[in-house]
Amino acid sequence: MASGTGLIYNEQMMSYNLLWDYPVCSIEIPERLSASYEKLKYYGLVERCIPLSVREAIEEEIMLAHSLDYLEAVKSTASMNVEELKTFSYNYGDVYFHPNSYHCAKVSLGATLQLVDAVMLDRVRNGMALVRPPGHHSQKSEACGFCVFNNVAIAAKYAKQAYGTKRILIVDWDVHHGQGTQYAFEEDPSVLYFSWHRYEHQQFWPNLKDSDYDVVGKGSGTGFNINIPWNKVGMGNADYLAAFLYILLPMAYEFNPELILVSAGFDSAIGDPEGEMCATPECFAHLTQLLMPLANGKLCVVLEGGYNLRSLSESVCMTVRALLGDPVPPLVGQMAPCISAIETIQNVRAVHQPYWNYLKNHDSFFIEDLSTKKRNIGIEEGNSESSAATNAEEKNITMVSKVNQDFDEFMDSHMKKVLVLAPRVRTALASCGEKLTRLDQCLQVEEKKIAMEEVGVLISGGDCAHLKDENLLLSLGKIFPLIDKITKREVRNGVVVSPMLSSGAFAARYSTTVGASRVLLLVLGEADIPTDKDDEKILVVQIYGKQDEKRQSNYYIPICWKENNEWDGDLLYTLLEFILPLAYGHRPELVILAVGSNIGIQAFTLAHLTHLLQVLAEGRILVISRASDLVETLMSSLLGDPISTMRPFALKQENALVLVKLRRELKQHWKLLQNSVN
Ligand code: SS9
Ligand code: ZN
Repeated sequence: MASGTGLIYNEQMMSYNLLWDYPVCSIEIPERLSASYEKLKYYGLVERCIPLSVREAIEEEIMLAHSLDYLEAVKSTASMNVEELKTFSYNYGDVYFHPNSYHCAKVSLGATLQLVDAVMLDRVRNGMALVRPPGHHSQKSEACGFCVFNNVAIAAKYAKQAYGTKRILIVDWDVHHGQGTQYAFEEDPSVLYFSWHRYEHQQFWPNLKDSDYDVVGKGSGTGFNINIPWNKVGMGNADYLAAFLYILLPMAYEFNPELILVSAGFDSAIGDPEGEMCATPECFAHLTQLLMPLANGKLCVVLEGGYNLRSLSESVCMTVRALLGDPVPPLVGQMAPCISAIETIQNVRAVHQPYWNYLKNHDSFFIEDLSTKKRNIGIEEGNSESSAATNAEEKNITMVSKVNQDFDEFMDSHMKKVLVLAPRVRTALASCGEKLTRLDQCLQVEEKKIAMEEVGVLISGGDCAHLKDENLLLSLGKIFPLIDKITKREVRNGVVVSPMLSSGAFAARYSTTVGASRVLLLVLGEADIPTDKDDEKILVVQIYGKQDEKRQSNYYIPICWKENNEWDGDLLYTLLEFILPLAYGHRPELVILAVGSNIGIQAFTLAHLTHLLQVLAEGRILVISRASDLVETLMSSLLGDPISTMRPFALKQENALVLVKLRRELKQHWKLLQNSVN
């Protein structure tokens, strides 16, 4: 099992810079690398990574994505004077050359390939390469947008060739469209390319029709090119998350990649002069952690853009923390995507419906002209627009101007708020007799005796029938000490075997009395859950196969599935598109997962579930399992082990309909549930 996070940094790549006055290129400076690395050192992250060396890429590798003529042209820049460099640069769009550019571009590509090698050969589990020049705009015979050779596109072709990798996912979270990467794989179904980008209905650079949502790939590659055009600036954490939860992640699970490459531009983060977006650095920790259960953990993060040094470096650190398995800070801000983002998401889902199973059950239609498009073609906006649109717009504008006041001050106070300390011990286990392989890595917590009266005070309205049960008191005797340790931050998460699912409700109640402001209780299986259904501190989601139960509040949400044995796809899909949106809105400080026995869900699905749930509550999760044979798998996932990929993937139609109905009812209250404007 591969472990460790590789890190690539090398000062050679700082040896070129802009030699004449050329404002569009003035932001791409050598300090982008050193500032990121200094910040990594400052937080003690460098020493926790495995340093990987760089090399120059060879011509054969460059030619995996570029023409010989172009290679020769770039090569010739090494001996040019400034005038010649200028003339050469102006052949292309928004790019500059320096006598060292060719060398640096070879090192930048070589570094990327070194990372791919280290991950594919299991020398590290994942890693990040801090490189420049970036790559995603460069094309077969063209430099573009600061990019010379397309590092990530070549890395994908290299992995296919050197390792026979059959499916590669490229996630391009840079704020610009990586058109170079799109062109490289347009007709290739083995590479799924996902890019979100500032677009503003083609008003933003590189101003291509090719960047719109309806460009989905060609020939056998049709459906494998995913463009998410943002038509407004100010997109924030909720908008990015919505794109991941409603588009990328379900698609990625269905695609089942063997390797993930991230074109990691941080010009999509708050404070960047190019992007003008609002996502805060910790958002990138979430994006990273959400990708980590895929591809057996094989994740190569390669720097692209990012031009606000402070925002760039904090975001790089957040990404590396997530790669290392540190708990990710909760996201700030009200978790509500703006209307413009929802429009985009709806259109992307509609246009991709023919190609992806997970979209088959949705009645999707396109939404063409709400706020943004009208303005561009000169139609005045009336009052007809929903107030949500105005709110979102205001939200974004205030955030942007707040940033401009004093960015560093904003960042200082923000980072102070979000930086979390990881508990020293990751996983605890309530005393249990079994022999488990990873027991030595867990803390074993002793049970204690709990009296009936102690538990009685936890239930308001006094449904005390449960308390007569000896088993319940025994279970709580194991659960409460675990919760104590988690709330005191002595351990991050824990697992316990209990014959009673209803103990989850008592656990949730107990956590709120010992300090958790909000708890998410997710129950898989049938059980009577004795909680106050209107208690806004505890959000209960219960999934089971029974006839419909009437939902009584926004805080007790039963999901009733039709009797069936294979719920793996249904559960995973429901987690991504329904439970995580709810949970991000609730912002729990503890997650309690209660798992019944014989619930038609396989162990590895539960591993994915517990991994994904760790994006919440700083990774504080308590798993209560009825079946003791699941403990091994649950423990391994709580410890952060890579998870084997899961197939097959499907949400059964009748269960999809259950979610459609619930979404309609709940999306007013839980705003991140909105994925269409109707
Ligand atoms: C307009 C100039 C944009 C190109 C930006 C390339 C970014 C690469 N303000 N120029 S990640
Ligand atoms: Zn960019």
